[in-house]
Amino acid sequence: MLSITGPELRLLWLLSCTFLVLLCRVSNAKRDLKSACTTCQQITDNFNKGFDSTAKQNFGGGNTAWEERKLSKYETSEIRLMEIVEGLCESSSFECNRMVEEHEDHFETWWFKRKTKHPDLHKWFCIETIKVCCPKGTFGPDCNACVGGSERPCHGNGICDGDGTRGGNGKCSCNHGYNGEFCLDCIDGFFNEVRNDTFSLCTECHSSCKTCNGATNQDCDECKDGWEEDDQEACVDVNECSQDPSPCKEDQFCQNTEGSYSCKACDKACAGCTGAGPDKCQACASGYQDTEGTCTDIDECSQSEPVCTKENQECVNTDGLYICLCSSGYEEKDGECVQLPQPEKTEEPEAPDTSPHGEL
Ligand SMILES: [Ca+2]
Repeated sequence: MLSITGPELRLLWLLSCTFLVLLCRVSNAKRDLKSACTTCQQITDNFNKGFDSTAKQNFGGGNTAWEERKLSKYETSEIRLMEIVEGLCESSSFECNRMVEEHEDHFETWWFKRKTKHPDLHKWFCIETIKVCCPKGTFGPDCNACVGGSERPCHGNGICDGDGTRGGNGKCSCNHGYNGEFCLDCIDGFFNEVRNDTFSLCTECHSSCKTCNGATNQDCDECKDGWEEDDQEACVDVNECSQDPSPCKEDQFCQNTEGSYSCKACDKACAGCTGAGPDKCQACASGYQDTEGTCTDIDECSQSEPVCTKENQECVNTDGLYICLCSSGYEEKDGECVQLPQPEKTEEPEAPDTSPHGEL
């Protein structure tokens, strides 16, 4: 690579740019073919709407006998056509306005000469004249039949790529549950309730089956994970919670569900548990004691043997624990509770033994 000289590099650069531009053009062109048909469809839809909404109008002055004779009737007039054509596109839609401008003559031709013989404007204009669309069930430049045939593309179980446009490749994107080039096969978890060469109905298996040939849990070919075959060859839920060892951690309890299980945290008063709450403990966690089957906090501060033994220290009980704090008016210094400096004696200092709690 390092030996490539300036001119060679430039050539390489040009070649790769040309290639990229071509690649972009090809994929854009394919997309353009589909969107051109969508635009044309909108135009002809709007034409039909405009045709309906102008149906009750006339020239506005009331048709006198003279007008009737001299002018063609409003119904088939150039003025009515112009009114309809004006409403074909949103002003912001570049592609629509360009298409109408480019083919304005065709609208006149159809309006004055073809309308009676070819009343379907979409068919005459989009499909047969400017050739941006194809008849339903066909696709591509030559309007070939979609996979599965133009009558029921994808056998009614999917969408044909480019259906009704001059773009696309005619291949099927199958609806949920269906599979295969022709959308006649079923995906795993679905089975063919009806199936022949041209028709297929896929129905969802029972939730216990990975694959099946019918709708119940006895029709499974293979059970899904979390399910197992019983002696009647039906797929039934595995009770993971009865397994030894338990699939959950020591501080969790197990809950069995259909097709699965879950692990949930034990109450913090428990050391191991069989369910939620402090009454489902296997043993009590440290700091808790068994009170008639429920693990409750031990009040260390009210035990006969004091736990906070230093002078001027108070015991504060907390859930599962206790703390030793210096009494009001004292602070901790080098592990001892010493009296706070009292700069001004404006009040009688609170005696520590009358204060029920230390300041937290
Ligand atoms: Ca289970």
